[in-house]
Amino acid sequence: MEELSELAVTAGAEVVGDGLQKMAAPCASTFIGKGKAGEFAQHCRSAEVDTVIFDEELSPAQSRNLEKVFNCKVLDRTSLILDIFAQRARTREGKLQIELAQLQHLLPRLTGFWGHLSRQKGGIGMRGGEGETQLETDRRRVQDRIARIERELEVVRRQRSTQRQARQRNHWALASIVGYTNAGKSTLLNTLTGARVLAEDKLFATLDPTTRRLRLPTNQNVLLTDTVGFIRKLPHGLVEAFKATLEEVVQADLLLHVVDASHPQADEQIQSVDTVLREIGAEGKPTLMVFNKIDQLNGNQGGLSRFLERHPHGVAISAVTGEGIPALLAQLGSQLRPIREFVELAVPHDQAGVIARLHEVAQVVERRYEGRTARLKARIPPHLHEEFARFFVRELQTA
Ligand SMILES: Nc1nc2c(ncn2[C@@H]2O[C@H](COP(=O)(O)OP(=O)(O)OP(=O)(O)O)[C@@H](O)[C@H]2O)c(=O)[nH]1
Ligand SMILES: [Mg+2]
Repeated sequence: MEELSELAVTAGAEVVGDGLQKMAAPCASTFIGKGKAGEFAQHCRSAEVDTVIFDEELSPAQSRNLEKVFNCKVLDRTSLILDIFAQRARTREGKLQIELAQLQHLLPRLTGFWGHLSRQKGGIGMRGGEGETQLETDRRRVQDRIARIERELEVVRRQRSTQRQARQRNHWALASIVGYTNAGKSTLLNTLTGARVLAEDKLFATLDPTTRRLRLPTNQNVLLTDTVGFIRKLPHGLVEAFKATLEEVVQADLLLHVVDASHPQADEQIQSVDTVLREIGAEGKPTLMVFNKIDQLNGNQGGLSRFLERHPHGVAISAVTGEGIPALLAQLGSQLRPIREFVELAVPHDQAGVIARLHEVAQVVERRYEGRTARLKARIPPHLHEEFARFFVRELQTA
């Protein structure tokens, strides 16, 4: 409930109260029981409430019936999250994705809405007929718009995939920062790379992915992407709409799963993130668990040790104070290393282009000159083996 009110505040609402009802199964017509609904309706009247938000997804009929009982607007969790996303989308792709998810959420509700209107008009044949026609026009309009958005998205996505291919030509390792919303993902990207992504104490501060290059102390280059945060019960349509954005996550060599270790529900948040990762087809990826915000544990170290016991390769950090960042970098270096071949090369001095390219795409750990030849020890991505093979002197043991 606390999270739901944070979401409501993020969307611009002022929360005046909340309530709970325990039931074996939701009521088909009003979701909560009739008696409870009446009780809430009274609260709504006395506090002049204009919107009631449910933490679950409501059927079109349930929202409609509840609007009549409460005599105000009724939203469910899905519509609330969609509304926040709509307010926060900045890029063309982001906006299109949200509109698509919203229209798809609206389409079945459109039917209900008009059905309800024609019933209200007492089943007068003519009017009902008008309602039907209006309904069909509206549905067709929404469907046309959906088709147009899908075509436009296709174009935007092709451009993005071209960009990704260009980056992959460099064969730098790709790492994606994932995690529950507000865990500190953007703050971590900023701390590590000096990026200036907006980080704030709000849910879903980030919607669009940002990628920056990170040079590890070992001289390896990593492309680090920060992207949209996850939340429990993330609407499925939204996950679908965001699949293209989340492609970065699916393509990554390594995931950095950032957890707000100071949050009382950190365990559940980890599970929700894993659920969404499964849904987008990114389960089982090499993952580095990053337990963040250790500066605000306030003596509650027990939870943290439990996390670290369960994830022996995990690291504890504060993205704000920088504590633990060196350990994180070291862990990144060692987790990304196995994908590279460690070799010694001899490159003639006049092949400056080759040497420059090596520095760009490989991790050069040593360089010295012997006469007119540069001797280099470097870790090279397997795909680039061919390109440099003629300069190989010998293979080295990977430390
Ligand atoms: N005390 C403390 N606060 C932190 C730390 N890391 C992030 N924060 C704060 O947590 C809030 C959320 O940080 P963000 O980096 O925006 O979180 P995010 O995971 O990118 O969130 P979304 O983009 O909304 O999903 C901000 O107010 C940060 O200042 C940390 O290590 N310690
Ligand atoms: Mg963010």
